[in-house]
Amino acid sequence: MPSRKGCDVPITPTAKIWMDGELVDWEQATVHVLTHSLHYGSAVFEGIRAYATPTGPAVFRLRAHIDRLLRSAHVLELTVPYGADELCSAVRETVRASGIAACYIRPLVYLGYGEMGLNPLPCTVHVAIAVWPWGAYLGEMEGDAGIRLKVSSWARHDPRAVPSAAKATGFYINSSLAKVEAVRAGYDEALLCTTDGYLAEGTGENLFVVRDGVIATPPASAVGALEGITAASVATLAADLGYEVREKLMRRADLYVADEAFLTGTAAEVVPIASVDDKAVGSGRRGPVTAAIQEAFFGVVRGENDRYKDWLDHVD
Ligand code: PPE
Repeated sequence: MPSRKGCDVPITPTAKIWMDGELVDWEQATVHVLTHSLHYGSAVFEGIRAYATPTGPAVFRLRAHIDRLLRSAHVLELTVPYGADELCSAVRETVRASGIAACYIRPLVYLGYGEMGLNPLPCTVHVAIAVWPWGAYLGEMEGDAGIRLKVSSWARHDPRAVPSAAKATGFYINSSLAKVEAVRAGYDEALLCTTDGYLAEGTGENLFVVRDGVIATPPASAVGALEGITAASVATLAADLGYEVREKLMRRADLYVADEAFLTGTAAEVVPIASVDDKAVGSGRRGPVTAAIQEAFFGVVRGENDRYKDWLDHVD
């Protein structure tokens, strides 16, 4: 069986999960089987990481993630009973309670038990925040190795069918279908294209393509990709390093002839792409631009770059 990297490691429980304002024991953080969001995918969520820094655990771009969570909720008309400041404090509190130096953070806004049917408006809105240690999402990469990517036979869901700017749980069936197809065929990750055949994004990552020293990424709203916070951070760091970064509609063949390509995401971080559809990207190893961006990114999240200390929210 091909490995299901990222999914083949069971969750390691931590002490507490924040649920509607209370820290509850991990095992007690349960919902009723008739919870609305379980049936209709009517929840919105975030993925955030906290990193170990010399001055203690720090959450990377916490406010940006909470703002996106609230925007997702707004798009789906979920009335979140907490404000951004309260949610940021709740995240810090949950990380603190876990006592771990680095973790993945999963805030979830969901519709609860009590109403059924496709109209979500009468439902009660709940918030949960869980944290757990999550290692290299696409597998540990040795040296200059990169992932094997497959262009999916599934199209990225059309932004006219769902508001793809919202990070809604139900939308992820699209990503899961592509992921299963790719891992069953022996690849690490899938890349979804729009129904018109433009490169959109990975199942949980944004895409960057490097050619002749210029870094290109698909325009998120046009291709129905999520506006990645890691992608925005990486674009800023790449510009600092002197690279030109531009948004560009690209086709499958643009990946085949790229010098380098990489994926970005909170869970995935910055990951080099070694090949696409079994064709080597550039040298088939991590290239110099990707390496420079990885170094800059990991320097920032580990608190080694004062210029971006505003991107880190210390929990203590
Ligand atoms: N596109 C998609 C579809 C996506 O889910 C993510 C994050 C991104 C791009 C990158 O966005 P950002 O994290 O803001 O840089 N995917 C989250 C869920 C992964 C999962 O397996 O669950 C994540 O990385 O937390």
